Amino acid sequence: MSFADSLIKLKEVEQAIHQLLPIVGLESTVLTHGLPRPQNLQLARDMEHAVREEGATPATIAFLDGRLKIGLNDSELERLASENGAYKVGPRDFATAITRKANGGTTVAGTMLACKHTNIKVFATGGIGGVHRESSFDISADLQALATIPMIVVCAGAKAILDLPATLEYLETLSIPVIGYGTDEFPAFYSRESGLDVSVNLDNSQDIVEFAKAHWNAGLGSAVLVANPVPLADAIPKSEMEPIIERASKEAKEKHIHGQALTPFLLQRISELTNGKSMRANLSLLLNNARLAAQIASALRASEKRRLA
Ligand code: PSU
Ligand code: MN
Repeated sequence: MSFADSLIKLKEVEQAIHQLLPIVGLESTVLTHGLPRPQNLQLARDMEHAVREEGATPATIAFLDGRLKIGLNDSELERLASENGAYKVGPRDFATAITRKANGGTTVAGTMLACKHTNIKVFATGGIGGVHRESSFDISADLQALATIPMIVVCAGAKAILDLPATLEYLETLSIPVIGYGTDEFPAFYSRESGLDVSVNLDNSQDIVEFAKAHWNAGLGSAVLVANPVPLADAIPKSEMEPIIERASKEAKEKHIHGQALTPFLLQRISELTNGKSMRANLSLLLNNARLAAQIASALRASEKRRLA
């Protein structure tokens, strides 16, 4: 049995694949490592609901008992969100999760690998990983996945805890175009502004789909990144976030926190230091991205159908 055959697809997702309906892949590290309880479960449900409202089928992807699940039902979502020892599963960790029959949340990179096996082309997350500030050579596997898996990935920029200029340079090195959704500026996760440029500014799903097709037609096998700024009502100015991020990063260094543990530590510490304000921005941008991803998935299916007609 091939790996692709061993994946367990939720019936609804299987049908959507067969009927060529729009599908949005959703990651699950944000549930197991990125958000506290009970907000994580609520967010997972809300993201799925937002995708459905826009006429697409959500597929939250995760490992349960060492099996890679493409789409989780509500009790599986609940199980994952309340799991204590869940792994954080990037592509490097697939074999670990499988052989240990583990439960795990898949990262952006891990989820993209799962999408590749199931031909899911559109995916939503909060913020992608990238080049970390303090620790040299901590460069997220998300960038490697974006470089090698042709999908449309919707995010609110890279997480502001990162070295954003270096992350953008690395994206360019890997031939990953960054579309600003209605903005010329690369959004900085909690903040709408960063002072950094995107490759192109597009403000509707059809244009994003046309752009992605032009990218792939030019012979490139990389992803197209859509950077969707956090909604205005929940945005936190960069000037307010920056000292807090600096402080949390310094604490991480003092505590020798590195590797896979670094991003979850920083997100949680920043949430504490902002009295939950950063977490509310995070929830808001995640939902916003799920909605846009569903619109893009619908536009992509419509364009594929036009091509077949
Ligand atoms: N977006 C969020 N919260 C998160 C993440 C993204 O709003 O927790 C997760 C994603 O799964 C991403 C991971 O792949 O953080 C990055 O981890 P690292 O920096 O260790 O590669
Ligand atoms: Mn890392």
